[in-house]
Amino acid sequence: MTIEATPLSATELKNINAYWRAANYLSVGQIYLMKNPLLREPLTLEHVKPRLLGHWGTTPGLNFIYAHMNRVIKSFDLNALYIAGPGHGGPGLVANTWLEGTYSEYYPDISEDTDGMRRLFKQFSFPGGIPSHVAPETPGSMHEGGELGYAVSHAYGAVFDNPDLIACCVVGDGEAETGPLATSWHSNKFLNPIRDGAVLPILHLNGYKIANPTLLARIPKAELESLFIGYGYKPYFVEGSDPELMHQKMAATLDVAMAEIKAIQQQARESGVASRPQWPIIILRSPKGWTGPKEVDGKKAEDFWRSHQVPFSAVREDPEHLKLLEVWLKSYKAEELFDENGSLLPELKALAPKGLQRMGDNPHTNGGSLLRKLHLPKFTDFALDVPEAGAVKGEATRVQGTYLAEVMRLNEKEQNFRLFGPDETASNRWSPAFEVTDRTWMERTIPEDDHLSTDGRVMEILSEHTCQGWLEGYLLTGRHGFFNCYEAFIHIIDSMFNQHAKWLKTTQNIEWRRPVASLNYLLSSHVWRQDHNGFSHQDPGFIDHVVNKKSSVIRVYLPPDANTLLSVTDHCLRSRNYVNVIVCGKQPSEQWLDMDAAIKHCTAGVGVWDWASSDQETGEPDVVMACAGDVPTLETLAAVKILREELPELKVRVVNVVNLMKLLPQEEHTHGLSDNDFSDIFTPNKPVIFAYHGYPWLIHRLTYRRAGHHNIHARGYKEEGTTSTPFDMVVMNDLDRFHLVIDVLDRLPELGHRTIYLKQLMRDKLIEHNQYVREYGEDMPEIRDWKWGK
Ligand SMILES: Cc1ncc(C[n+]2csc(CCOP(=O)(O)OP(=O)(O)O)c2C)c(N)n1
Ligand SMILES: [Mg+2]
Repeated sequence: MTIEATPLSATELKNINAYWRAANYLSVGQIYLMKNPLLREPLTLEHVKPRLLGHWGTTPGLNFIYAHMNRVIKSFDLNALYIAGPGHGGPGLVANTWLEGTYSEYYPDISEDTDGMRRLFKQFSFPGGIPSHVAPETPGSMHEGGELGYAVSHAYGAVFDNPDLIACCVVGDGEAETGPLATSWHSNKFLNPIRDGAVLPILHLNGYKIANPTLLARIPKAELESLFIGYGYKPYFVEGSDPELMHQKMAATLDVAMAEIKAIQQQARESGVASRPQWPIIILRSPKGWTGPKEVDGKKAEDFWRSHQVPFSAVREDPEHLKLLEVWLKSYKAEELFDENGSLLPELKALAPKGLQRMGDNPHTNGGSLLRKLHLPKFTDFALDVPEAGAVKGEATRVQGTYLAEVMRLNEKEQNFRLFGPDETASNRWSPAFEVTDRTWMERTIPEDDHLSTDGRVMEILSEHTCQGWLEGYLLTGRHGFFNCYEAFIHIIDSMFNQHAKWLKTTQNIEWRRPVASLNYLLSSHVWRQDHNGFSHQDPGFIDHVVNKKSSVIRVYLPPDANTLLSVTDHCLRSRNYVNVIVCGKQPSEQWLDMDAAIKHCTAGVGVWDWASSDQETGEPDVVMACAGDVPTLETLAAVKILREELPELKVRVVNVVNLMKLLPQEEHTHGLSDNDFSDIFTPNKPVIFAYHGYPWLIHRLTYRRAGHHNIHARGYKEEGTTSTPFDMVVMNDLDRFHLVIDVLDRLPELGHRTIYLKQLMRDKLIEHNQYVREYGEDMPEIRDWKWGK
C-alpha cells in the first residue's frame, strides 16, 4: 500500500528537509573532517582526516527516518526509541543526537557550537575517539548493529512489558538476508497489544549491501509485499528519491502507521481482548548514499553499492577528490542551518522533541537506569533434603524450576521477569514455571494445548537467535530473564553472545551507562546425558568460547547437584553486567550437599570435600581427585570409593569446582584463586586427576601458570559419542570411574606391583561393561544401583 497524502505545510517541508540536510552534513563531516567544520575557510588537505573511515551509504536513510520520527514523536506524544539495524551508520545517530542536544549533555566537551562541532567531527573513528558504529558510547543506543541480524529481536525484546514504548526499528535490506533477522519477523506473534509496546519495522530498501544488490530490492514488488503480508504485517511503501516528494510520503505514511498502532492498542486495551493484529511495517525504498556524489571517477556512486563506505578516499592524492568533497559538503548549505556560533538554528532545533522524548535520551536505552531489583524468595526454602552425601537422588533443574516459578510469582506485579528458550523449557525440567504462568502465544489454540496464553511469560520459539535477541533487548532495557537451552545448540548464538559480552565490557567504562541485569544461561540436556539423542547433541564447547571473553564480564558455573544449583541461581539473578553460564544436568542423579554445605561450597567456588577425602590426618594426599560438573563428580566419587576399598592406605583428596573461574590466576579474573590457595587445595606436587565436564584442554588452558600444572591430568569429552547408555558415554571418553582409577595408578608408580591386580580388575570391568550394554541395552546393575554410602 502507498499513502499519497501531503501532510506537510510548505514551512514544515522546508524545515524537515533542512533538519535532514544538517544531519547529513554532520555525518559527512564526521567521516572526512578534523578541522574547519563549517567550511568557513577554503577546504585544504590539512582539514581532512588522514584515514577516512566509516559508512556513508546507509546514513542519509537513517537520518531521514530519524527526522521523521522526531516529527511523529511530537505530534503523537510518543515514547520512542530508535534501533539502527545497519549500525555501521554510526555518524547518523551521532549527528542526530548532537542536533537534538543529548550528545552535548552526555559529553559536555562536544558542545553545541563550532568548536564542539569540530571535536564531534574529529573524534569519529579517530584514535582516542569513538567507534564508527552505533556503539554503547552513542546516547540512545541499545543496539550496536555492528554484527547484522539482531535489530528486530532486540526491538521486540525492548517493548515486551513496556506498553507505552514504540521501537522504531530500521532493518537493512542486506541485514534482512541473515538467518537471525529472517526468523525474527515472527516476533509479532509474541507481542500482546495490551501489555506490550509496539515495534514499527522500517525495511531500509536502499538496494545494496557492501558490493552486491540485495535480494529484497530486486524481487518483484508484489512478491515483497506478499512476503510481509505472509509474515503477518501490513506493508506500506515509501519509494522515490526526490527529497520533497519523499518527505511528504514519509510523513503521510508515518502518520498512518502511528495512528494504526495507537488504534490497535486502544482497541485491545479497551476491549481487554488480546489478539494479533496486522501491525504496520514501512518499506522505504530510497537510494543508497542519497544526496552523496552521483559519480566518482566516472563510476556510479549514489544509488549504488559504491557508496557503502567512504565514497571516495584519495583526497590526499587527488585534488579532484578534495574538490568533490568541498562541493558535496557545500551542497547542504550549512550556512542556512547553523548560526554564527555553529549552533543549529532555533527553528530547526524546535523540530526535535524535548527532554526524555528525544530518542537519544530515552531512558529505556540505558536500561540500568530503570532496573529494579527482582523480588527473590529465600532459595533455601527450595532445598532438597540431603541427610547425607549420596543418600537421595534428585532432578537439579526441576528444583531450580520450582524456585524460578516462585521468582515469577513474586514479580508478577512488576512484570519484569521472563524465561526464554527454544522449545525446551519443559524438557529441561523447568515445567514448575507453568504452574505460575504460561507460554506466550498469540495464535489460535486448541483445547489440548499445554499452557499457551496471550499473557504467558515463558517465551518459546524454535530459534535460539530470536530467544537470545529478545532476552538481550529485554535486559538492555532494564529487566531480568533466564535462557534455557540444550548445551550443544547454544553454539548457534555464539556470535550473539560475543556481541553482548563486548557491549557489557564497553559499558563498564562508560560512566553514564548504568549496570543491567546479567544474561543468565542454563545449559542442560548436556553432553553426558543424551538418552534420546546422539553425537549431534553432544558438545560442551560453549564454555571454551565464553572464557575467551573479557574476564570482567563472564562467569561459568558447574553445580554438581540441586542445592548447589539453587545457590548459584540465586547469585546469578542478583548479579549485574555479567554473562553467567550454568551447566547442569536434568536427570535424576545423586545429591551430595545439604543446603548449608552447598552455600558454603558455592560461596568458595571450589573446595575440598572432606567427607569424601582420606588425607585429613596427614593433610598430605597421595593423589588429588578433582572434578567439575555433575557427571564427572559422580564418576570421581565412584572412583574414590573403589580406591578406598582396594587401596585403603592411599590418601585421596577430593576437590570439587563449581566456579570454573576459580582456576584462573587472580590477576586474570577477580574470582581466581591466589597461587597460595591454589597450591593449598590442589597441592604443588601431587598428581591431580581432573574429571571435567567439557573438553579437557580447557583445564590446562586455565591452570597452565599454576605451580602444580605439570601434575594435572585432565579427562573430559573427547568427541566420542553416539546414542548409548549414560555410563557408556563416559567410558567412550575415558571419563568413567574405572579409567579414573587406572589414571591414579598410572600416576603413582611408587605403588609398585600392588597396582597390577587393581588395574587388571578395572580393565575387566570395562570389558564386562562393554559386553553387558551391548547385550542388554542398559548399564550394569552395579552401575545403575551404585551408591556412595554402604
Ligand atoms: C552478520 C554480518 N555479516 C557481515 C557483515 C559485514 N557487513 C557490514 S555492512 C554489510 C552490508 C549491509 O547491507 P545492508 O544491511 O543493506 O545495510 P546498508 O545498505 O543500509 O548499509 C555487510 C555485509 C556484518 N556486519 N554482519
Ligand atoms: Mg542496503
